[in-house]
Amino acid sequence: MTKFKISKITAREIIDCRGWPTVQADVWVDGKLKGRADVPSGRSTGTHEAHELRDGDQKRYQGLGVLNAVSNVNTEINDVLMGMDVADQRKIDMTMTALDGTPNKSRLGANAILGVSLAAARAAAGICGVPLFRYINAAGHVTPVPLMNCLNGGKLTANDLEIQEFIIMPVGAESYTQALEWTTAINEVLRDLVIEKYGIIATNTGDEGGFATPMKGIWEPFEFMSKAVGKAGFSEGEDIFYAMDLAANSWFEKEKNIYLLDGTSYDRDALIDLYKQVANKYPVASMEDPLQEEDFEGFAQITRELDMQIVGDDLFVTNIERLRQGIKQGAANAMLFKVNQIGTLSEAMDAAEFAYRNNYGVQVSERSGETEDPIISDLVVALNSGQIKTGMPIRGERTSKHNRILQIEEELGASAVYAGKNFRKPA
Ligand code: 2PG
Ligand code: MG
Repeated sequence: MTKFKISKITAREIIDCRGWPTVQADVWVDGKLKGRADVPSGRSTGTHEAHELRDGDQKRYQGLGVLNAVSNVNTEINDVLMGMDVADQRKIDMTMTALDGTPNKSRLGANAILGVSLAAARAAAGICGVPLFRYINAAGHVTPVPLMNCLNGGKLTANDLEIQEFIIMPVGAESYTQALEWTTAINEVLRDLVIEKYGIIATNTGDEGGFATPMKGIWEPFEFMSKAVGKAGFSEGEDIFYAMDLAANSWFEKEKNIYLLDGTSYDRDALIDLYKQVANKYPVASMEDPLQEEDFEGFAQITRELDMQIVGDDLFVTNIERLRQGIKQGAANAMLFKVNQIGTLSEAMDAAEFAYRNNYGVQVSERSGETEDPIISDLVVALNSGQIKTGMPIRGERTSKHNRILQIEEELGASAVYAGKNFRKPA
């Protein structure tokens, strides 16, 4: 017997932190609005991500409007899901996927489908009277290490730094609350150091809240981070680990098969060698997309040769089939988890589950285009993943995620376990 019947599904066009349109979906149950969710959007996207449906009508938002996706929710998706049990997440997700009928959700739009998928989960949790993380997993209790993206480059900023994200990880903190306090303290010192060398204009930030400075290459950002950590009174390798999202795709020259970094060309081996040198000097615990998105073999090599977490983002795109290929070859040892890369909550959870079963870690991630919706904070605790990448807490669409984890940590009370140094395999 259907208990909580979906009575209506609607959507609207809202804007994200870049001022670009995105989908917000509402799920109504028995005539009442019960769940709402916003869809995030990437800028440095992987080729194999599910399809984000944009209107292409240049008269509105330079073609980025999502009115067609909104209309697909209001018509076809509403019609097919009406009367279904809102708690039957998998059936909801699979029904939408089948209705779409394409391999990458290009007909209805992954943005249309994901909005409804997430809103349905929220609605069901609300009806059950539990927070979303508990609804998804009653055993969710690990608060993650935040990967704090403090120096930005690549496609997320208007500077010349090729590498997209330089990150500090407060692994030595005792709680998420303390982790936030530490990173904010370090970021303040970093800010002063940036001003000292490059002037105040260099403290403008990129899409994810990291400073968008004129720094170059790979070494200089590390020098700055290391100095900031020390000056703020923390010890690297103990309190703080480092990480990077290289987003190597965006500085890979396909025709020549080389990586162009700060004026120097690197082939794969030379680049891996450079990473080794950096890892020998600094406690780097995690590297995301160190090579271009089709190089499974190279990812396998780097995973063998470097003793750290290697995360596949553009490589795996939260897609179980690409993950399967990676696992077969030993490419990377962790998967970045971005719900909109695949387009439904169920499929994203399946990919995470598959990663865990194969001894791969899972890092939950923001997109560079976010709204205030903090849903990934509930997901990271539900997954007990131990790690979240969600930007510096100095922009509203990032603070919402941090603040939600603070609420969850408080709600969990004594049962909360901060992942800390066990972020790859939290207890
Ligand atoms: C990434 C992300 C998020 P985008 O590459 O990991 O940090 O950027 O959302 O633009 O893909
Ligand atoms: Mg990435």
